[in-house]
Order: sequence, then structure tokens, then C-alpha cells
Amino acid sequence: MTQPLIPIDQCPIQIEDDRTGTNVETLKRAFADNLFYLQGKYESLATQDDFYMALAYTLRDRLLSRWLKTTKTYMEKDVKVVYYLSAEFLMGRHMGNSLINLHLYDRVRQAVEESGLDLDEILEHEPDPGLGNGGLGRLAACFVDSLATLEIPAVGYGIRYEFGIFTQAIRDGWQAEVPDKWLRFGNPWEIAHPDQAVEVKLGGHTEMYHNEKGEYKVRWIPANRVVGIPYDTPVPGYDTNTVNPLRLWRAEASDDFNFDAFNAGNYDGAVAEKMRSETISKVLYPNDNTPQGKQLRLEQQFFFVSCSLQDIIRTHLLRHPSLHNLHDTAAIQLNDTHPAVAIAEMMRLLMDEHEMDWNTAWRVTQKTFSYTNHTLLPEALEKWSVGLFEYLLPRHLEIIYEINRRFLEDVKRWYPGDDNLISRLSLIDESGEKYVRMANLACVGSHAVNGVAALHTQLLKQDTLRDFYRLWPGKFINKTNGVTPRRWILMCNPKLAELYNSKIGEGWLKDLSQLKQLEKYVDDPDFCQQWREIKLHNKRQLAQYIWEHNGIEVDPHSMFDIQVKRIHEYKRQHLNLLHIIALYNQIKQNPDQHIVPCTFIFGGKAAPGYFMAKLIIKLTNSVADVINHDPDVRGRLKIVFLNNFNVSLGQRIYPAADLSEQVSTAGKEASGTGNMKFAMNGAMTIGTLDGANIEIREEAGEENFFLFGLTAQEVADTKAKGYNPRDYYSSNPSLKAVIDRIAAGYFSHGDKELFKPLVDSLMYHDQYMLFADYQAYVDCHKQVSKTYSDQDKWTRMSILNALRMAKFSSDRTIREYCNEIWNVQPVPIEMEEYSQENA
Ligand code: H53
Repeated sequence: MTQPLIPIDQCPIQIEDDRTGTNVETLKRAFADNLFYLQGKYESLATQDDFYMALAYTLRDRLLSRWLKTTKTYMEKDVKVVYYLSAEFLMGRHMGNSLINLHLYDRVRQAVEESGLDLDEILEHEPDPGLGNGGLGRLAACFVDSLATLEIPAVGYGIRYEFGIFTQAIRDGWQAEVPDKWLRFGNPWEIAHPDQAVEVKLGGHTEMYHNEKGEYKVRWIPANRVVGIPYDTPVPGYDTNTVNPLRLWRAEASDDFNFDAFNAGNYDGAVAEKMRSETISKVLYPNDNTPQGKQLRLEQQFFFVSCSLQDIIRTHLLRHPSLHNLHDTAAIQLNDTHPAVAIAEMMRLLMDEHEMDWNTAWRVTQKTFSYTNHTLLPEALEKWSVGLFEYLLPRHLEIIYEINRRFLEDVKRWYPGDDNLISRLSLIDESGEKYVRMANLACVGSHAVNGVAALHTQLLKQDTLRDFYRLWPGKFINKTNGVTPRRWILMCNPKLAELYNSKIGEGWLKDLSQLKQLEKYVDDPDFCQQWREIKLHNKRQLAQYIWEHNGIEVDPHSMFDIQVKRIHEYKRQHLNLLHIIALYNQIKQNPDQHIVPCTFIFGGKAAPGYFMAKLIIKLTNSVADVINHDPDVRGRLKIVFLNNFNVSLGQRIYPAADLSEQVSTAGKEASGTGNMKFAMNGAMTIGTLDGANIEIREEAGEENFFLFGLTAQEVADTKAKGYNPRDYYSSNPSLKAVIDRIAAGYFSHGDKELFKPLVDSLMYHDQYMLFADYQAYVDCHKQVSKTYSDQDKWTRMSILNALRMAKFSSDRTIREYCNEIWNVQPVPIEMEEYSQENA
């Protein structure tokens, strides 16, 4: 008779084994073992990649017992789980994070060093998984970190793109896109679960039929079927046993796919079609804040939504006989409208596949879902043509029409005779070609709708979603974004973390408000000196990186003035450039005048099809070329464009900043999260009253923030009156000189055509009103320079900024979501310790 396997956590004798043990000797042995058995290499022949893989497996092993215990606890306790649906998770590297969250940094460093290797080199070897574009995807990553740290049962659901965000190269000053083959050497962090694969239908038509009870039912006869295979990556909490899964779906053709075509002899045609369905999870669309109405994109959205909802339902039915109480075990968050088709898919699954009646299904759906809006830009609100929808998701279109019919019936009863209101609220835009409005679908199908900063939520209520707010004021709620202090302070700025630890211990990492205790040191010369030394150290490291990657020598004592984020006209990187050119003009007029030496650093990707954004990159590099080489400048201004800005580059950049540029047109940036990372690392902000800048200023204190520019209301009023950029141009000699220099071809070897589209846009039809804010921005920079010259004052302001950023920990944000939207509680995971070393 065979003996059943004893689960590791129930073994009668707990031993320090090579998969769980954490003393240095065990770690060394496990590392060597993985190198031999998993990489198949002798140490003498192993590459950096082999070392990285062997170490990654060593760490993953140490996450597994916690991971399995977490899942088991959730099942046994039948807890309510948060399901975070997001088309993007911009996780950044896993290894450093695992070392931190497992408290293994020092021991692993020692084990690696005693093996004759360098841990930093190994860490650098990990590809940065770029399964997201920018703020929205990185927010999802910070949220899963906080969920695990706060011991909240949660699953992140998304797409396992084979190609993440492209690698940005700069050729002749222009952006070039290189495919990101991040899985080339395999991904040691994920575990595939083909046993939990699900099938997703696409296309075809619907038909009526009688079920056994003699009721009329609808069924969907699809044209295609695709299989979703889940890949799970462990997300460990900091200083807890909780390890939640990030579950990403890969598309594969189903085995019975096009069986007829195979049999009919059309083998290659059938294989070609098979490949087509596998392209669904091939590549991330590289647009941030600007949707592209491509069929494949809708297929991606539906694919991961359908896989995830089927998985959620399966999990629920393991413990409950019916789906009537799904909202008691599941809170599903829609990260923007990308997964909003989930509202219709949930209705379909409940009614067509689980025999629920409409009213019950609708009640369950509304109680289960909530929706986060991330943008006010009208062009970024997703809509899908009804024709495309019908072609891909015929059953869902029927359901959406029925949701709409019932919804508009209600509205007509509440507001009789208001046809304009009806057409604005309708889930279908019928003003021209018909479109499905995804934000409207998400609002109607959710019990809560939130914006991501106070101003953003206020503008949603007043403007973008005002009609919905009128119907259901109680649905609308603000959840100001946050970022994880584990990655964005401890991991990226170890010296700062050490300083904090030396004064108040490590408690601040789970309760950032503890940093306030350090305010008593703001006038302590020793503390201030240490503060400056840390910043200088970080700046030196970035200067070294710039030297190695751009061949530009920058002075670590100059002010590092940094703008890193996606390139977009509303973010106004070109306003920053106008100011730099203004400074240059001053130097050209009077080369001897005093000027605070400054290094202007830019980074960010442009959507490949966004011409104006690409032209802004070209202009940045062209201005850099001229100014960096002009002898009159004498090195007092340096401009650097760092290519391929991503999470790991961000970790080098934020800690090295003196000044953080947050200069979007007021009312355009929903929140921003880079602004928080800079401030937490002691950078001062120069910014507009936009997004979370407003709250950063409130927290830091008005006197510790460089504010300029029109308010959102003033922007709206100026627009209403008719914004005329030429008035500013003709009445402001400094602005005129800047624009004339660009237009004259000064930065383009005399070519007056190159930057004409940018100049014309600014001069004649600029929606983002750069000229209206130009003078205020230049004046504010004068204030910045003056303050920077007084290093004692600057240090004080920098310290207060960093210490007052508790509000912007994603732990605070997630706690609010848990209490006010999801109604979920922490579930601690009890583990027996394997050895003293683990304690
Ligand atoms: O989401 C961030 C915000 C930021 C906003 C960004 C965003 C995307 O990255 C992509 C699409 C979208 O609609 C919004 O632009 O302001 O901080 C996280 O909320």
C-alpha cells in the first residue's frame, strides 16, 4: 500500500532543509544545488544568467510554503477575497523585492559572496518585467504589494503578455522601439497551472432554445474558442506570512480548434488560424491614456476578463452551492474601463451558464463590482464600435442593450422628458457611428466608482461623470493613490532607510506616519549633514550611470532637476524645455551672469504612433546637443535624456532628485504617482495644482512646495473665453525669444521644418496652454534657484517633504478600499517556524 505524502507544513519533524532553510550555509547549498540541477551547469561554466536563475529558484522555494499555506487558509476559512482586474501590472524586478520581504537580504548577500559572486551583479541581471505602460500598471503593482502586506486575501488578474512594453532606444535623437523579449531565458518566478485552464468563446451568433424546464433561454454559438492558461507569480507581503498570487493568463488555441479544417486537408490554414488565437496574449499595447480601437485589444480585454470570472466562480462554487451570495466571497475591482466588459460577462455567466434570473444576476453583479476611473481626458475614455462588439461578442451586446433598456427606463421615470440626459447616460453613443461607452457600463454595473485624487474625483462628479453622480451621489468616492514604501524607499534608497532605522527602528515600513517623529531632527546639524550626504551619494551613483550610458559628465553638486514619466503633451515636458532654453538665452546674452548649475534629466516613453510626443523627445535631445556643447555655458547647464525609463531605472532616479517636475496642465493629470516617489525621497516639487500635487502640497506645507500656474477652474475659464497663445507670444519677449530660437532651426542645424509642428501647435491651437503658464513657471524656477543656493533652507524643506508623505503610502490607500469599498478584513497566516534562523 502506498503512503500518502505528508504536506511539508504537517511534517512531524521540522528540519532545516535545502528548500526552506535560511541560514547562510543552507542558502549556499541550495544555490549550488539549483545551479547544478535546474540550470544544468557546473559553476565554472555558468553565466550570470545561470546564477540569477539559480538564486531566483532558491528564493521562490522559500516563498512556496507560505504561498500554499496562504491559499489553504483562505479556502478553509472561506474568506472574502479581493480580485483586482487589470490589463497591466508593472511589477518591476522580483528578486530584490523578495529578498526584502523575506528579510533575507543580508544572509543571501553573504551566501552569494562566500560563493565568490556579487549579489548586485546578479540583481542587475533580472529582466524588468514591463507588463504595463505607466502609472496605471505601476499602481496595480503597488496595490498587490500592500494587499499582501496588510494580509488581505487578494488575487491580481491580468494578461501574461509575451512582449511587454517595448525597449526604447534613441537613434539620432529619435525614439526607436525594440521588442521586449522578457521571457527569452524563462521566468523563474511563475508557476503554470494548465490543470486550471479555462475556455473562452469568441465571435459567432446567439440563438433561442427551450431548456428542460420549458423556459426560453439564449445560447451563444461561438465561431472560435481560445484556452486561457494561468501563470501564478507569488506576491509576498512585507514582514508577514501572506503570499498572494498574481494570476496572469496566456492564450492558447484549443485542441479541437478548427478540427474540420484539419480534416478537410487545410492543414496550414488551420495552423495559421490557431496561431492567430495565440496572438491574443502576445503583446501589450504601448498606449498610455490613449486607447486604440483595435480588435485585438478588445479580444485581450475580453479574454482575461472571461478567464478571471470563470476562475472566481469556480473558486466560489468549491465552497458554496450557488452563486447567489457571490458578493459575500468576492469583491471585484475594475482597474479603469479596460476590464469593464466584465459587467456583461458576469451577467452572461450567471444567466446563461448558471441559470440565474435577470434581476438576481443584476443584483449580484452590482454588489460584486466596483470601478476606478483614472482619467479625465475625453479622448482616453474607451468606446468600442457596436459593429466590432457584435462581431466578437454578440451575446454581450444583447446583454448590454438589455442593461441599457432597463437603466434608461428608470432614468425616464426619475427625470421624465429629459432626452438630452438620456442620450448622455446611454451605454450607447448614437451621435454618429454607434459605440458602446465602457465608462457608462462600468458606472451602471458597479456599486462604487472612485477617482484617484481629491481634485480628480471632484472633477469626475462635476464634469466627466456628472450625470451619473446626479443619479447616484452615494456611489462616488475618492481614493487618493499611493505607492509602496518598501520598493520606493527601502529598496531604492537603502541609505535613507538606514538613517530612519537608526533613529526609530523599522516600524515606519508598515506605518509611514512614524516618520513624523523624525521632524525633531530638522534643525539638528548632524542629521542635516547625513541627509545631504545621502542625497549626494545617490546623485553620484546616478551621475555614474549617466556617464556609462549617455557619455555625458554631470556634476553631482549641480541641482538635479528631473522629469520622468510617459511623454504626453498634457504632461508638458516641452514646458520644461522652454524654461531651459530661456536660461540658455540668458547665458548667451550675458555669459558671466550668476546661474545655479543645474542638470536637467528627462526620461519616458512615447506611444509609437504619437507623433507629437516623439517630436518632444527629438527636441529634448536636440536642445541637449547644442547646450551641452556650447562653450559659453561652461557646463553650468546639462541636459540628459535617459533612454528606456522603466521601474528599475526609476529606482535609481527618484532617490537622486533635488527637484521633481510635476507640471501638467491643471485638471489633466488624474493623480500622478511619480510625484509621490520623488517627494518620499526628499525631492522638492515644482508643480501645478493638479492631481495629487494638491494633496502633496497640503501634507508638506505650502511653504515647502514650489507652486505655479493656472488652477483647473482658471484653465476652464480661459478656454471658455478663447485661449489665444499669440497674445502671450507677442507680449512676452522672453517667451518670444525662446520660440523664435526653435522656429529658426537653431536646434536643428538650420532646419526650420523639423520642429514646426510643435511650434505651430503651441502658437495656434495648444489645448494644454503652455504659454499661459510660461511666465509663472519661469518665475517659480527663479524662486527654486534662490532657495537651492541656501543649502540649509533647502535641506530643511527636503527633510520635511520626505517625512510628511505618510498619506501617500499605498497601505493607506488599500486600507481605505478595504473598509469603504470592498468590505474585507485581514486574514493572518499562521506558520510554524522552521528554525531559529527564520524568526
Ligand atoms: O493612472 C495613474 C494616475 C495618472 C493617470 C494614469 C493612467 C494611465 O497610466 C493609463 C490610463 C489612464 O486612463 C490613466 O494618467 O494620473 O496617477 C494611476 O491612477
